[in-house]
Amino acid sequence: MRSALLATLMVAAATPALAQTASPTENLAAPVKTFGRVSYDARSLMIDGKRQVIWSSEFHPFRLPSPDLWRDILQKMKASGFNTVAIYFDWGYHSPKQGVYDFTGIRDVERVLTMAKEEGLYVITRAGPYVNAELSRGGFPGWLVNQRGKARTDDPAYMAAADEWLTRIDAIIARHQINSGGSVILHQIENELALTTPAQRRYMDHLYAKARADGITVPIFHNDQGRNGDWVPESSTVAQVVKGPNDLYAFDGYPGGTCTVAGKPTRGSAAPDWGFYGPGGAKGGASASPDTPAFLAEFGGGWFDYWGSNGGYACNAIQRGKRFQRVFYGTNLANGIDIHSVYMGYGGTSWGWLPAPVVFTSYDYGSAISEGRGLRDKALEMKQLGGLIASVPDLAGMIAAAPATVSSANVQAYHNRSLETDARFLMVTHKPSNGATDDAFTITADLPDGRYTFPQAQPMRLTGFDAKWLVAGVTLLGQRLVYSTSELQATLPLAGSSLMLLYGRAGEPGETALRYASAPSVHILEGQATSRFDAARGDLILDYTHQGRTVVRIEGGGRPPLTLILADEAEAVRYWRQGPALVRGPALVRHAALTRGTLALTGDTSDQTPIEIWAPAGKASWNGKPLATSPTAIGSRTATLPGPAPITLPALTVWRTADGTPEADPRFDDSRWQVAAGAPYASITARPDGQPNLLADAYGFHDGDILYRGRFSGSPDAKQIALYYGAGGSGMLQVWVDGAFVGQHELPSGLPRPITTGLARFDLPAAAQAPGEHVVTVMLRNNGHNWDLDVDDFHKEARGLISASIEAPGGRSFAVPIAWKIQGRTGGEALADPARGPANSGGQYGERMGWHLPGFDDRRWATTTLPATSAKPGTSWYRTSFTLAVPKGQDATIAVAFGDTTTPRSVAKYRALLFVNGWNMGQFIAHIGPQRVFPIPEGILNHRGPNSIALAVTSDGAPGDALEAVKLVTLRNMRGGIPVSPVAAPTRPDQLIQEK
Ligand code: IPT
Repeated sequence: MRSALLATLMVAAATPALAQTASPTENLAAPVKTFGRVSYDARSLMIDGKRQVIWSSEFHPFRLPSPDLWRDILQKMKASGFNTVAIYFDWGYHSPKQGVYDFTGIRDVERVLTMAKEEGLYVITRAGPYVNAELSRGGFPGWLVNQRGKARTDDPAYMAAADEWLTRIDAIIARHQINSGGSVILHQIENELALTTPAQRRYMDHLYAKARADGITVPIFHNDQGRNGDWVPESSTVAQVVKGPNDLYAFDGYPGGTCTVAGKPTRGSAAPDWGFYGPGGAKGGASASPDTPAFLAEFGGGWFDYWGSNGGYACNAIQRGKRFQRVFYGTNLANGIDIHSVYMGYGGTSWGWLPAPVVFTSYDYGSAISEGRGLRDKALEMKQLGGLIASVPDLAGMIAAAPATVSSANVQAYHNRSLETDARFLMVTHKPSNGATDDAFTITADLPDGRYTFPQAQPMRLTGFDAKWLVAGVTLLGQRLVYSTSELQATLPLAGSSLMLLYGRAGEPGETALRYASAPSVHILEGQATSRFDAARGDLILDYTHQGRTVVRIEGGGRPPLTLILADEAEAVRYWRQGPALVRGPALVRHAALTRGTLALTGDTSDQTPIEIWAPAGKASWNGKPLATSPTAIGSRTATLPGPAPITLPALTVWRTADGTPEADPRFDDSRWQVAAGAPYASITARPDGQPNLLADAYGFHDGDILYRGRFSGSPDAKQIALYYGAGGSGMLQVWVDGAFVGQHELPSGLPRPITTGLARFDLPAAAQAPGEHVVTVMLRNNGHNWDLDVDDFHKEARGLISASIEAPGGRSFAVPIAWKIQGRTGGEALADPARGPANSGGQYGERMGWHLPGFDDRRWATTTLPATSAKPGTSWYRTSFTLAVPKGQDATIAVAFGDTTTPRSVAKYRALLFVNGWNMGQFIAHIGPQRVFPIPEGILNHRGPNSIALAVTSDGAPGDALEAVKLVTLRNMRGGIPVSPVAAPTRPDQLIQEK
């Protein structure tokens, strides 16, 4: 069922039919509902009474454990044209133990809300209690696994637990609402609650009331798993919906096809009409909730990747990349969905034990900002699309206009209009929108300035999978844009001559018509364009080819002077519209602000770069240094910016190594370990009668590796041991008897529902048949708890040993009791390292001893080099240290890479936990893959000083199953960036809190 569900969400065609409504327009009679500064009617959200397209993308601060860099991401989102960021909060990230919460350091989520406000972004908060998000337990804390009451229901114990979290997170969010001086505009309770029983309704009512009681004053919504009509506001007049207490209805969707197993993009489906052009009739939200604006709380802007894939992120970035964004997000906007959030804007890293079994460490997601914090091409395209939205406020709350006619049957034009200004949005794409033919066409439409068939000179083109977002009949900068077949990226009001930046595909013709009282004078300052004045209509018509850039100045005609920059795409993506300026050249412009006659610019360069500036001031500075600019003939000023110096990375030549599984030795002292028996059993996994409860969670070990030691009496019949266990996707266990390695067993990898439990059966060594006490040692790697997407307590599936039996020949069960003890991370729920938090550590011996910490004294360990030539069964530790000297004023992303990075998998079978300066930055599984390169954010990595790497390498000890070469690689090197402080955490073992 789960796999079917996922498959359903991936295809547009599976949209369930909603009530047919007659008219493809909005419910114009819907009343305005007001929540302080935020209000809405059926057409759009309003802030301070002004309609706004809420153009958002998602960011998870917990997937970037270096808080200073949160600002880097927010600035990049803003620069990429988003006006809003959507943020999930991970309950489990903050709560290692019931009643214990931490919002400091990397968990200081208050900072991200403050930063978002400072960076000029609105925020959509998504506080759970359940978030999914490919997180272990979908964001539930480890301790909740031990609660018998069913999660995400009105079970009182569960709701009390959720309230613990909500009281705390709501208090933080409440302080940052737009109604209390912050920028939070919308708030989500629950996520994809697809079970809709009366008990769920009581739960939803509780969550709503709780948020309100906690001071949440902005509109509240739930995110429906597809456009199903679940939990729509009470006001809905549609019969086939499930109603809830929520103010807004929102849904999610991930249409557009997937990459092949080989990692190649597919053609994908056409963009669904999930709004007023759709089969449901009125707009997406409105088809279920006619009184509220259409709201996509998540629209797939990438997809996650799984253990054992061939490496899907590069492909996801293309499949849902450039062109996809124009076609799909454009179709959404054309359908009236003007609260729109892309999942993810920046995916980041599921470091430590954050990942659910469905994913590995990297959560790059193929998003616009890569895991290494680089802007992909798709981010630059987003800048263009967001630039249009920012330039034309009339786009908010549009309704369908009279259909436009397109001269080619292969092409369609969505045609919308503003009720306030009559401005038009024409979204031109193929018919169906996944068509990829090359077509020439004209559009005929009744525009506000008259009936036009345009372009009037050469036809427009639509070449391959693409869409064009056109505006017409819009007043901007005191000008009247009648229509343009070029797309508008930016406008800049200037005293001398205001600017409009328009662009199109290289080599394609463009035509722009502007309205004047009388013929204006036209000066071609750069490039080529022709113009004619249609005196009858008062239209100045410019024709040109999008090629490099053409600059045209228009004066007179009864309007203020205007400079048009007509660019091809490659040229246009070099422009940044920030503050009072338009800037061409740098790889990123973060900020532009006018202070005392100087335009202070900050940003990044990837090379020495010319910079060109249009701004109200003559003087400018770049990253704090004055710029020597010279004026140009076209009203701009130019200068040259330096690029970054190359970074030299040290080779990791000297390593120290030690054995890390002393628990295998029968003489190992486990006297302080917990006895594994008697704890209450809350798992959904059935277990055989008569077995003690061996599950790790029952003993307070919710994440990471678990060690078991069992004692049994030898017997001539003791031929085999059968271990039934749960360990998540690609989880595993290793077994020793009396110190001798017996073998290992791995769970398979794969989407969409990895097999997360399994049965391992091993032959026992002959020694086990001898009378007397024998010791069996099990090391079990728990690769995360399942999510609870379907409200079936799937997160309570067993982790750890479920049952263990000594068997007679032939697997005949045979009653030899095993007395078990269990050990996990130091302190269990009482964290030894609260700064790094619950996701950082497990129960490996080396973790318990602090071998992963930079200040551990490893001088007594043997020195070695890599690649290792042999391996021992069990876990061996490798440590090295190195110094980085990234030049000051440079921002880089440095990664740790294992083995041959040209292939997703090694022949060698082993896995490694990667600790950088004590932080568990992920798991490399050589023979499963696909991730070999682990980006380490600055702050975790010290870019200007000493660093340490510790690897816990687990192997079966077979020849060749040994650690491959490990090296540092630079993924990105820019001049610029923002200041990053090291993240404070214990550096020495004696700083860890020891068990009492
Ligand atoms: C849906 C969730 O809301 C979100 O948390 C995340 O899991 C995302 O989409 C997928 O990455 S889940 C749904 C697509 C099954």
